[in-house]
Amino acid sequence: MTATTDTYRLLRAFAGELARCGMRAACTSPGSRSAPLVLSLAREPGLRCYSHVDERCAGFFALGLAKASRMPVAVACTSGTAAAELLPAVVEAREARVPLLVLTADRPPELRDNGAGQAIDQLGLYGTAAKWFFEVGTHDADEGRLRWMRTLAARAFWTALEGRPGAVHLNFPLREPLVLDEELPEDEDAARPGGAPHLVRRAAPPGGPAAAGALAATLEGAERGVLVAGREERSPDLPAALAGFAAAAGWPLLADPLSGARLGPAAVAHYDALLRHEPFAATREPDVIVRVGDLPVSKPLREWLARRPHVRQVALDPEASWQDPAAVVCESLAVDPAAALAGARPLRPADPAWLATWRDADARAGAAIDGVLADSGLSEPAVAAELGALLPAEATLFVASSMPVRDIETFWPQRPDPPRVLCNRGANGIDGTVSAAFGAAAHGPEPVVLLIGDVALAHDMGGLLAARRLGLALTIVLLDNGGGGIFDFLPVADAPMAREPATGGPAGEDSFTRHIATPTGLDFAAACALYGFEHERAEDRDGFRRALSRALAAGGARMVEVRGDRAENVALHRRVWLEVGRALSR
Ligand SMILES: Cc1ncc(C[n+]2csc(CCOP(=O)(O)OP(=O)(O)O)c2C)c(N)n1
Ligand SMILES: [Mg+2]
Repeated sequence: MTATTDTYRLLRAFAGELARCGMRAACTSPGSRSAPLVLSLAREPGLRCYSHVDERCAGFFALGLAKASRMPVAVACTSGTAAAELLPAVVEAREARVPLLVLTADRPPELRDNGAGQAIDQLGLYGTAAKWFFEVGTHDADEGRLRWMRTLAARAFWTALEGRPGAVHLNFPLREPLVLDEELPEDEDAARPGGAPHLVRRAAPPGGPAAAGALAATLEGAERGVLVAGREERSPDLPAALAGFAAAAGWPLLADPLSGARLGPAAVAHYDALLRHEPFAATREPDVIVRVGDLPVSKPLREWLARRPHVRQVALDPEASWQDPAAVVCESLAVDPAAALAGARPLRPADPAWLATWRDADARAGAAIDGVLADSGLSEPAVAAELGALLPAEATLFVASSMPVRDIETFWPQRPDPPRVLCNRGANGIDGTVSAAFGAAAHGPEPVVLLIGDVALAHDMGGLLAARRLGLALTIVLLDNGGGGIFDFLPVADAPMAREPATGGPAGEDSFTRHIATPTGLDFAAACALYGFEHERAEDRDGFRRALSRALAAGGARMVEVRGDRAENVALHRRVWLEVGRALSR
């Protein structure tokens, strides 16, 4: 048997073991050095393999699929800059705690650092962004080594998934010849009988009565609590547990839609606008705050929490995410939040007036917001509100960073059956968003809608290729406001030096527009034609509703484009905040 046969036997064992562990999907990208790796994944019947031209897209696609499925996804690539293209997804996986398995093909040691082609230093390439790095080496496929390969696959799978999930990087040196002339022998490859995994890993569950007991102990004596819930993608039972706890305790539930928990009678949907109103923020004084998931995106809520170091703030943090930049948390419980909240209640429910003041303010804010939006036609906030009302419960909304994720938080209603909302919020990048949304769409038959700005779409335009090459359905709602509208909210928009004339662009353009807002000038309808998307423009709210329901009914790859203006968008948001303040002062 040749060394290449041994390589393929080892890789067959590796891919097979990933499937036995429970992995269902892998992403590939083209190359020669990676052929043994990619073909071994492709031949494994337990894995569905998604092919991508661009490794950066592959990485984000795998990330989106891992988020949607809550399972590790493998992504394999060839050597050189191909491997470097996976860094952004690895960084996001670290920050957002998403399980990924990165499998890079490499030159063998004798072809490294000596002028051999397409060879870079791939050892520890992702630095501290990878949870574990391992150089696999080259081996004979004897029985012991086949067994070791299966254990390695299981270890990589479980390391990515357990504790604080993240990306594991395995580097595979591969020698020529890279393909076999003959069929692989159907030999013993040390697999356990009956499709059983070679190794089963079990951890003590962080839930159960102990979790509830730990929370109950911290709640003793609490009278006016607040429950704050941010992005949490891995616990399907959590939204109901949060809503149930808040309703029973009489605590307001401030839930970012990324938590899935903006539901139930205690949910306060408009906390972002409410807490911008200083008299409101200053006069709601809880004696305990329980925090679950990431910190919500809302800056007013983050500041409200930060200004309360004197209040007992308790984090339920089973993945050790340490979400506390203001250093105000006094207790961090490594317990499963769903189990803890389902089993614990404060000794006495809060005085009903406590929740009632929040609910009353929320209702007034909601009416004020509706009033402003009704008068302002189709706007970015109106799109967020419409999506909140129109998307069916089984849909998934993938939101891009920048204003989309903020508008969803501000304008998304409370509803009993909120659709799932996903976002690359670990590192807040605008990169890879189209690919990640396609990855989420690969998980299941339910519709996925991507809400994205023009710059983020231009950044991952190549991700649109998944519509044709993978035949996946996705509805993209594009908010084209002529650049990064978020920057118009920031001091840089008015800074004199940013308003100086810029070089390198059209005459008269200032530095803010050229270098910070970066309007693309693209005709996105033409991009749709190129990548095989149906394109439609919505001009008003009714038109948007119709376009969205057409897109959801038709399936396939579709884009609904909404044009806007950055300055008008800022003015509209300010009008909303003003009117909410007025409604609260009445
Ligand atoms: C990879 C990456 N590069 C740059 C940024 C900085 N950034 C944040 S928001 C933004 C503009 C996004 O514009 P768009 O997608 O049109 O959304 P809008 O601000 O208009 O809502 C940029 C460049 C980032 N977050 N990630
Ligand atoms: Mg924009």
